[in-house]
Amino acid sequence: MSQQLIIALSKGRILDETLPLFEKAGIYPLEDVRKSRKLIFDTNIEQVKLIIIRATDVPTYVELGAADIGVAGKDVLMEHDAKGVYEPLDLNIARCRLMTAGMKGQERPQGRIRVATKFVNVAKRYYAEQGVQADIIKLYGGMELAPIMHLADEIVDIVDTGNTLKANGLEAREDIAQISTRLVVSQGAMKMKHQMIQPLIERLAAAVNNN
Ligand code: PRT
Ligand code: MG
Repeated sequence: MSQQLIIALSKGRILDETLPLFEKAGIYPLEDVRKSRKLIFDTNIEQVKLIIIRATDVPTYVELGAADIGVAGKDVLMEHDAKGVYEPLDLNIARCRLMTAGMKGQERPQGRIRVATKFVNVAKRYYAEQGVQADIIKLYGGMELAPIMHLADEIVDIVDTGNTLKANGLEAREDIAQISTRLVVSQGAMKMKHQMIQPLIERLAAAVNNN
C-alpha cells in the first residue's frame, strides 16, 4: 500500500488564496470545497487528501501528526508555538501585521495596563519583552470594541488596511510582527514521507515565485 499524505488547510480567508497555489503545484480537490459540508476531500492525486479546518486547529493536527502538512497564518503559529514542526516555506499570501492599538489620540497609560486579544500568548510575550506589566483579557473576536467600552487600554490584533481600527476610532501603536501564511510540516512526516513532501515543497515554492 502506498503512503497517504494528509494536508490540513485553514478555512476562511486564507483558503481562497491557498487553493490556487496548490493547484499550480499540481494538487486540487475533486469537488468544490466551498459547496460541500465535508471536512476531508480527495484530490487528483490518489494518496493526497485535504482536510479543511479552523486555522487555529491546524498547528494541533500537524504537531500531533494527524496531518503531515499544514497551512496557517504566522499569527496562529506564533500563538500556538507548536513543537516538532518545520516551517519550510512562506506562501506569501494573506499578508498583514500583528499590532498593538488603542483609542486615537490617547497614550498608553503608565503602570499596569489591560490588553484585550485573542493572541494571549503572543501578547504576554510581547509586553513582557517591552517591560510593560499587562493583564491579558482573552476575547474571541471584535477586539476593537474593548477599548471603546473601557474593557481594555489596548488591543493586540491583526491590521491590514487599518480601516477597521479607523472605523472604530482606534489607531495602531506598535508593530509586533509581519504576518503571512506559512507551510508547516511535522518532523515525523518530513522523515518518513520525504520522497512525497520534498517535491511538493519545491513545486509550491515555484508557485509562490510565480504568484
Ligand atoms: O473565523 P475564525 O475565528 O476561524 O478565524 P479568523 O476570522 O481569524 O479567520 P480568517 O478567515 O479571517 O483568516 C485569518 C487569517 O488570515 C489570520 O490568521 C491571518 O494570518 C490572515 N489575515 C490577513 C487576516 C487579515 N489579513 C485581516 N485583515 N486575518 C484577519 N484580519 C481581520 C482583523 O482581525 C481585523 O478585524 O481584518 C480586520 C483588519 O483588517 P483591516 O484591513 O481593516 O485593517
Ligand atoms: Mg472569521
